Amino acid sequence: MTALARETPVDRPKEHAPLPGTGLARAAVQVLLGNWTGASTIPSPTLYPHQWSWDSAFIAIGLRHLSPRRAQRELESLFGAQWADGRVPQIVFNPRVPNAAYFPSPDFWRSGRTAPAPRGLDTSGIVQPPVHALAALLVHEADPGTSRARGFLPRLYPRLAAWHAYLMDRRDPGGRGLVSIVHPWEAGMDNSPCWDEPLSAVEPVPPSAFRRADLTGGRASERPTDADYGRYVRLAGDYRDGGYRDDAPPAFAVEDPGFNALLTASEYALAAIAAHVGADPRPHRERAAALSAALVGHLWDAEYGMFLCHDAVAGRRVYGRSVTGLLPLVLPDLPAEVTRALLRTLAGPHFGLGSTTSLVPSFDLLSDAYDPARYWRGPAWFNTNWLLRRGLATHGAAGAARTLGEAMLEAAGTSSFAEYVDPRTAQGRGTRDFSWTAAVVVDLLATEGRY
Ligand code: 2M8
Repeated sequence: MTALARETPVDRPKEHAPLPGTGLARAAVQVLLGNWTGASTIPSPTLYPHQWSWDSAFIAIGLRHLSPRRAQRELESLFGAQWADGRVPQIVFNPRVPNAAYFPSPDFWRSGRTAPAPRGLDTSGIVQPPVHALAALLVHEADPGTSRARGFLPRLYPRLAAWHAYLMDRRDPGGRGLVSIVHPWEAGMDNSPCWDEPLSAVEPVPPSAFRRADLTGGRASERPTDADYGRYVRLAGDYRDGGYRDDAPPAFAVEDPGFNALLTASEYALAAIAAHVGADPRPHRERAAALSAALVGHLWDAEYGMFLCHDAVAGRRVYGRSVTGLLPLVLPDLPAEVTRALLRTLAGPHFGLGSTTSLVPSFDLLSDAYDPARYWRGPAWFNTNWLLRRGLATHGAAGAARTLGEAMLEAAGTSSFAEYVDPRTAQGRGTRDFSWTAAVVVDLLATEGRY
């Protein structure tokens, strides 16, 4: 643990002694403290006032350096909302927040009327990328003593296993050994140009039929268009009306390389967790290796030098260069030529890392669809850059990993922990005091012993 972790009583209310460390670390910690609700951390008070699934995983990765106990609680509160079928919902709603603060609100999702949803809690019915087992392992490793004393891993292990089983059993309609997302929100990269084609057949709900809360806290030029929102609402409403069952053919189903890579990385982490709790790690390792092979077998495109999405409804490849197609770099077991090609693509003209950009953009710099300001259509995000930095370090590109880490710290600090930034200028976009941006800063500083 860092000095900060020992000296900062983050499990107590906010009035604490001045925090030690650099100004950036202090400011990042203040963001995380300010966004803590008592059981979990909201991504942003202005735009996202509830608990989000993959946000909580990245937040826990930062919190583990401040308070391993709080980091454990972050994940435990999320898994407290797990459905009986194993799914971990994208949003767990805070009952103290009025419905008007976020759309779609609990009265849209109506999880309480759905059999496998937990009683007494409101959640959405879709999911987000499964980065949780990786986060749980990192949280455990930050303080194994506290983790063991609280029975953290033994309590979480069956829940994580059920979560992965839901995805592999219920979300692989084509039987290709890869999970499909059934809504753009499930990718976490909601407005990616990769969804434009698969979404084009979805009839948007007219804007007059719902009220977007995101335009109160965010700028229209940095958010999805009304037509895209109308399609999101149509898909979510239809899924809800079908009882959130996964047996009917969905109107939108995409095999997303980033989602599947994070599941693979998490399945490897689950093997390590299984070993810690005295369970058999081998089935997890085997599943992880099978997922990894399916990713390479079905989604690798040698000509593009990266992984591409697959539209499972139309049965065809989506030819768009999204950062999601680089995320498999986090995996340790890719064929050497795939790793080499990914590293080349990262530094090449479409992502420009180290030449035209200092942070990896969310979408192809050279595409007509590229927009440096609009939500997942170009800006750089701190969670994806954290994953890619980890991938660079895993594959021996230590110098590039260090440079990327420095650029992230700089961009987070100068943008007041922006939700996303322009990848060329690092100008802040979206909301500020964004939790995973702050969490990533804490993690980068702490792992380098720079408090
Ligand atoms: C964004 O997505 C939400 C819906 O989930 C939204 O736009 O309202 C995405 O950036 C997503 O990845 C993120 O988890 C969420 C909360 O930060 O915001």
